[in-house]
Amino acid sequence: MAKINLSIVVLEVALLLLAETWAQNLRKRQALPKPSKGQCCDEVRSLKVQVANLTSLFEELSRKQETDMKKLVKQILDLDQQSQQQEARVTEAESKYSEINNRVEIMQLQTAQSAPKTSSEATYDCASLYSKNYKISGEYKLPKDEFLGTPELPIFCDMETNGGGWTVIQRRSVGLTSFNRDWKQYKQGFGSIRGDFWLGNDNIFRLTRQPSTLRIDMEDWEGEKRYAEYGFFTVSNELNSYKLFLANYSGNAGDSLRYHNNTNFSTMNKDNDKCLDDCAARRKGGYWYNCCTDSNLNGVYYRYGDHIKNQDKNQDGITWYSWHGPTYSLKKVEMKVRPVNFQS
Ligand SMILES: *[C@@H]1O[C@H](CO)[C@@H](O)[C@H](O)[C@H]1NC(C)=O
Ligand SMILES: *[C@@H]1O[C@H](CO)[C@@H](O)[C@H](O)[C@H]1NC(C)=O
Ligand SMILES: *[C@@H]1O[C@H](CO)[C@@H](O)[C@H](O)[C@H]1NC(C)=O
Ligand SMILES: *[C@@H]1O[C@H](CO)[C@@H](O)[C@H](O)[C@H]1NC(C)=O
Ligand SMILES: [Ca+2]
Repeated sequence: MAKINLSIVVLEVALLLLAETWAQNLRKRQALPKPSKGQCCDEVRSLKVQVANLTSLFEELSRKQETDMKKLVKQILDLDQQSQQQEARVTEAESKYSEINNRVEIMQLQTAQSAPKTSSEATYDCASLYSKNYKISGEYKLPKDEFLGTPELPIFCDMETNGGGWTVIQRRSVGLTSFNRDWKQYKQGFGSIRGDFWLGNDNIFRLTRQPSTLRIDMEDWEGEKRYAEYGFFTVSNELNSYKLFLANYSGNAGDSLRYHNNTNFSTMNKDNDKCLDDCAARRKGGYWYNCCTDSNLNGVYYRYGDHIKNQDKNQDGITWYSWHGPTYSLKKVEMKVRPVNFQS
């Protein structure tokens, strides 16, 4: 490219010089008393040829430059297309995987719903489903309960981890669903039950009215898995800002929710934290912020490569400080609850 540019400059200079010579010749000729007709026109003709030759050379060069440019653009486009194709392949694999999952899960749903139910054995959570012998992990649907005033609710049951019976209340694993949502959305819940979701603060409040255990399963980008369990976990109702209460930590990820104990829930449009800062806005998610975090399971989902890049920025990833510190964003997180007295 540089070479071509240089040639063009040289060419332009040559053209300028030529034009100058031509102009000088013309001036000289005007100064002359009476130029012969033949001499004048021969000169002009030869100059014309030279200009024409240079012009054609110039055109050829710009054609070549254009071709080079086109080649380069094409290469960039090809690269872009390759990465798009790769992304498309990942998406396709993901959707195929969830399709297979769906088929299994829809069957489970149907079984659960066709099972006879009386009000005395109403299904309230995954633990009660488990005790009714539904022992496959997947999506189930809790029927609406007019007595409790609860609507029909799709839930995801983890029937395997540490004895099963877990109702999943949060998941981060795909990364396409934003968790930077307002109070109302956190109240009602959002996302897709087989992908990333928040079950909803009202639902979490209802589920944890019975003494409950919280378990948090985490996975990092190196494939290592750790967990944190709280033998006691409950959140208050909306009037009390879904205040968090937990006790009796066990696990191997470290106790990074303790700092959030006894704090109210905050979202982008409701700053209930214990800080001058607006933690929910800074950390880009709804959570029980103190000032601000020792963990942030509803933070921004960063993909591999970006998961440690946010170091100098807001530390707004999906973090669990006592395992990976404030700047490492985890690959996968699941929060789940079950009654304290659950027995598998
Ligand atoms: C112009 O090009 C013609 C044919 O390509 C060549 O014969 C001629 O010498 C060139 N003239 C100049 C002034 O470059
Ligand atoms: C924590 O565990 C201890 C020992 O098992 C138990 O006595 C206590 O009640 C638990 N605390 C809560 C809040 O459940
Ligand atoms: C939490 O919210 C309640 C009301 O919802 C309020 O009375 C209390 O002061 C709040 N606590 C903090 C630490 O902000
Ligand atoms: C949370 O605070 C309560 C007091 O309100 C305390 O009893 C409990 O042990 C605390 N939990 C943790 C994990 O420190
Ligand atoms: Ca604040």
